[in-house]
Amino acid sequence: MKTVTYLVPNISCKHCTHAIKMELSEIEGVSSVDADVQTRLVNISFDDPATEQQLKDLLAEINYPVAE
Ligand SMILES: [Cu+2]
Repeated sequence: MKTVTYLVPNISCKHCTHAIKMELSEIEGVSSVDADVQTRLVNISFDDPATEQQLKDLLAEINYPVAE
């Protein structure tokens, strides 16, 4: 099991964190997603076949790109 934390600057309210949780949870292999409105940090636990690239690509696709 891998856990990553990303800073997602576009998070501005509860709807953002909800959308991020819903979308990421649909990726096969993702077991938990936590997103915080205050810190704008997204915490994701995942296993194969999910990859970090896949998580980042999805976030970019739904307009919540990860900060470099
Ligand atoms: Cu929002």
